[in-house]
Amino acid sequence: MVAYDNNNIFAKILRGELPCVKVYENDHVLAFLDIMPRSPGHTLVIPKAAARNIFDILPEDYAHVIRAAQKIAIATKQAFNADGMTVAQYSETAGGQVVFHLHMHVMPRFEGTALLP
Ligand code: DGP
Repeated sequence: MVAYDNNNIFAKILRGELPCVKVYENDHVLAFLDIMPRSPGHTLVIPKAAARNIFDILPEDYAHVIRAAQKIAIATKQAFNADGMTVAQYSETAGGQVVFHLHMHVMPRFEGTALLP
């Protein structure tokens, strides 16, 4: 397993060293808008616990992320009048992960519209 790197961008956001547009926060997770949105309202949910991806996150921490992702999906669908939602989480470079602090993408979807690349 690859070690968690405390200097990743999302760890800096959690420590308040970098800004974000906050969508939701509780004791366990932070959610904020993606800086390169693939759809309007594209939000990222991250655990406050240090975890690189699905291979090292504790199940209880992952559960907090999933619970928050569902809340955000429901609220975002209404706020953006979306027709659907894509929820995704990438692990390791081969899995499409670029930032190595676990994050769940919550992406509102609209009939006839593809995700931006
Ligand atoms: P992934 O491929 O799953 O690791 O996606 C990383 C996402 O993080 C990508 O959609 C862009 C987003 N992102 C990268 N840097 C920043 C940042 O500094 N702030 C915010 N809000 N999002 C970022």
